[in-house]
Amino acid sequence: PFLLNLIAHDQFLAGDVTTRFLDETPDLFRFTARRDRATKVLAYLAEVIVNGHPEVREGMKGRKTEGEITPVALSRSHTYTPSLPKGTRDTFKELGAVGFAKWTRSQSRLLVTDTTMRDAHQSLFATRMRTFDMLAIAERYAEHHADLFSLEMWGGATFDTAMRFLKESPWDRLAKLRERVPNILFQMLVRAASAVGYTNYPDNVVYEFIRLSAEAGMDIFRIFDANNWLPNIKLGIDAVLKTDAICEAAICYTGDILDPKRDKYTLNYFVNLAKELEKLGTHFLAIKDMAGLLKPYAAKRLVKALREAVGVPIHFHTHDSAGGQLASYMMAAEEGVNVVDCAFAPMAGVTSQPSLNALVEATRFTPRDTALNFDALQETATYWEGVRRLYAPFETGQLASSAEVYLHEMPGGQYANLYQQAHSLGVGDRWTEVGRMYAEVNKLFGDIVKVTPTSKVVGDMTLFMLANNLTPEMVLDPKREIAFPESVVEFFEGKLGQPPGGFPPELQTRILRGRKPLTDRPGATLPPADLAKAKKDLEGKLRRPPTDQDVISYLLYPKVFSDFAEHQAKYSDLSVLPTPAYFFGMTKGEEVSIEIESGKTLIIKFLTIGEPQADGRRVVYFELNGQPREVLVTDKS
Ligand code: BTN
Ligand code: 3PY
Ligand code: ZN
Repeated sequence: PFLLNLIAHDQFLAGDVTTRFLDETPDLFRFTARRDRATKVLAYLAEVIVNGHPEVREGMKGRKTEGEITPVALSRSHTYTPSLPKGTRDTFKELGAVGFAKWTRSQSRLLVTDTTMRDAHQSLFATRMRTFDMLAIAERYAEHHADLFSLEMWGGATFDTAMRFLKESPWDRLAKLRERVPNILFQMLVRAASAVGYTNYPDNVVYEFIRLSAEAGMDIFRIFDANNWLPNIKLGIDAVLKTDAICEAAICYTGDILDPKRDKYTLNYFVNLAKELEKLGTHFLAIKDMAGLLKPYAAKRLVKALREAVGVPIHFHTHDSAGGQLASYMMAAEEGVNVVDCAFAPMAGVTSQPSLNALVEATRFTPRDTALNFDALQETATYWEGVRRLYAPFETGQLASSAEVYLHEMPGGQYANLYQQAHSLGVGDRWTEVGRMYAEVNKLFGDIVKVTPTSKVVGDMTLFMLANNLTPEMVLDPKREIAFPESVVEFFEGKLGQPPGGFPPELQTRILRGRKPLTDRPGATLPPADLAKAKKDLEGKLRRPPTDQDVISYLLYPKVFSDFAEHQAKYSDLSVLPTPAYFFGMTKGEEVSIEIESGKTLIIKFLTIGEPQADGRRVVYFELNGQPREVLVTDKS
């Protein structure tokens, strides 16, 4: 292979070879690495062309043709712009977290977070947005949207989905976005003791994860606990306060404070919780309305009460599932809310956040005018419209908002994911029933706060009951033997902490079959993870020395991370592939240009596929930078 490289090397081909050529051309070795990467990328494309992407189900709407995709005129390689406008991150760097919180409260503008790169795609198409599509627009944000409050672009479900489905590194996404957007605050969602996972982890895993995230450039950590349980939230707050980053602890809103018949989640309940969070030292308070249940007049009451009860800035997050949530933002703005979460219009609405473009115009020429530029926002909206089309196969097909959310109370961020899960379990065609059953399960569980991971427990139980044709009565029937889903058992064991008001005792006893549940904070008894041992384990698995980021990814997701690392060793970093090629392969005669590193581009043309050979393998014919290349792939059909 070395000789082949030599023969193919431009300088060699040009006949410009001296005896010292090898010594003076370290490029030759980089060239080998590049050639190796090209081979891996071709192997991946050939695999997808022949067998399809495992995440793209049979019957999903076909790939989009190139004509339908909004072209991106921007280069993907990073070019340093010396004079970026001053943004919130610059202000934060000057003032520190406490000073920045004061600054926030001194602003009469309504400040706006853009969630397009995190919650919006989590809520609309199951968190499938790839780094590629974020990087293409990142520099435009730094240049034209420095007046946004923050970009939520990490955390929540993005962490595992990146590795699990997109085969790309979440850390790499953070680093590359950070490099291109140095002036706007980055924000992430952390599930307190569950970090970015679905179960509580040992304390040192949570501390280490937050430390590394801050080190990698994360500025604001929105910390919530799925039971609104203080001992767990405190852990998250403490971990953030150990860094220089901004802590934004959240109250998760559920129920309806205006409904006199619902007495569990009252105005007082939320106000008291907020006061506790302020006492624990949070710099900001978030109202996390994960399902979009905080209706306009309830928002007005809640924000007014919170504004009187706490001194920290208030950041309001909602989902537009029922369709009326822009009104809640307006009501909250009148009561002095400081920041609201929106997504660019083409990525907004329904289970996602309210439209950023609409919110900005709704405040124009009022005391809370966001002062964001109309034209700049419209242009970026056009880009996101093109991106959304690429992910049509991962959407639920829900065309309009629905007040049904007031019955099932399903978080927007869970919706598209549960929809995918329902399909893979064969109950996808009973989606309306899923919503109704979800509400039944919530009642059965004692009306809990439903947000990751408790919402996943409710979702698992819902699908389990539907798949096994179980009713709530059957679940409670002591004569019936039921093998409850693992996540349900863990929840009732107290492994996710304690829900407000405790567990319904009858169901808990039945599920635990007499075993004693935890009542303490799970992290208090979980043995600390052995970081050094994990690092050693990884040394054997990876073909490179593990970084601290690898170690924490592995501790959070042992199997997902290992599979991802193996996939990456086999096929290289696939985040450089354009999205249609990544999910759908290529069509005959199609050519893609792939920038594998800054300034290094592969031009790949897919020619054709040969007939299956006796051993089931087929030859896939490509042209790589004009040279013929063949890849053998086993046809699994
Ligand atoms: C209005 O629309 O003028 C009423 C709301 C104003 C809220 C202000 S903005 C500056 C100050 N800091 C806060 O947190 N609230 C008030
Ligand atoms: C998550 O934890 O992923 C959420 O989006 C919760 O709302
Ligand atoms: Zn959300």
